[in-house]
Amino acid sequence: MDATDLTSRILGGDRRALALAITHVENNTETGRAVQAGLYPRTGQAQTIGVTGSAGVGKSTLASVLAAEQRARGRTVGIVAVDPSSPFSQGAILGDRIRMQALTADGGVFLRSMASRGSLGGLSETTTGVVDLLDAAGYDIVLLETVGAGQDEVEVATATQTTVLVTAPAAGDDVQVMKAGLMEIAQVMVINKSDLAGADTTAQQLRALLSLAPAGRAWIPPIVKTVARAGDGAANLVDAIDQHQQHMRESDHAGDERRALVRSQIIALARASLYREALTMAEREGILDGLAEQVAERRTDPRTAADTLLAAMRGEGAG
Ligand SMILES: Nc1nc2c(ncn2[C@@H]2O[C@H](COP(=O)(O)OP(=O)(O)OP(=O)(O)O)[C@@H](O)[C@H]2O)c(=O)[nH]1
Ligand SMILES: [Mg+2]
Repeated sequence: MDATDLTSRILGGDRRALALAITHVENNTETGRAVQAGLYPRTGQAQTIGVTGSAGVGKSTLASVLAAEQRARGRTVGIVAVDPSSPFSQGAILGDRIRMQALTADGGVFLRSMASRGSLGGLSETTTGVVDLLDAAGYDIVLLETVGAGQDEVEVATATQTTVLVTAPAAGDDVQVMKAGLMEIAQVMVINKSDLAGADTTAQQLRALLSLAPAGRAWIPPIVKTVARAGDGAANLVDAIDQHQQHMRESDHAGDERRALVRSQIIALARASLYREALTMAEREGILDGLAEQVAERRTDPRTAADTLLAAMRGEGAG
């Protein structure tokens, strides 16, 4: 199937074509790029929601509960789950599958798992593309589950409009770790596993952190307590997300915010392409090995070696 075929089939609701196109986007093929470009004008209808947080806080359980609540409200849901790369999480992945099976039996849910490893140049490149495909395919809600991991996470957050940051009680140092990027990426805070001791302490810590936000911020992230395993709090969470979406639509700065978001997307995509080009070239020509050797022997310094690599890339671009 070529790009034109795929594009029209996706718009016609063909799930197999959608799955195929996602694989193209994952593999960064020409066809994938053409489908993305062709479908982009059709995006912008979905509510796009990121669910992120440390390993094991209950993101997948929460995502399925969230999806079920959205279905109960008559909305169709596309879910992208980025498998954690940690080998300790195999059990959780299996658990995800079982939980998700019930949901996907319903034609109003499309589920896709993606590997986070081996995406040369950055996860955000792929996730942004896949979120856009699901949006264009007509899903009312697009849910993206990713494990929080520093810079990558900040970039992945630009793939969706509303980022839900999930934490759990007794993950006290978690709250500290989140501090840095917290304000920028999260629009809704969730304390999952609120059935466990310490949920109130975690809520206090989060509230204290949020109060550090600059005065006059238009949107203060609400804190929602959930017990995903029991389905508790799902309605409150969907309400909070809907409120954020409404805020974005009605904000005086809606246009500015949208431009800021796509600006971050463009930079993330350019960075990923540049990274891939540099690596591909460096490895093909054996340049990287040569430079590494020189730096290891202290015949040159890393900064100069990086400049040499970039100069070689530019030479290739020009020639
Ligand atoms: N006590 C309690 N346990 C929960 C709750 N929600 C999820 N869990 C459990 O927490 C564990 C991890 O849940 P997952 O949904 O797989 O967590 P995750 O964040 O997706 O994990 P990774 O994808 O591996 O990062 C499972 O054993 C769940 O049953 C909750 O509300 N309360
Ligand atoms: Mg998970």
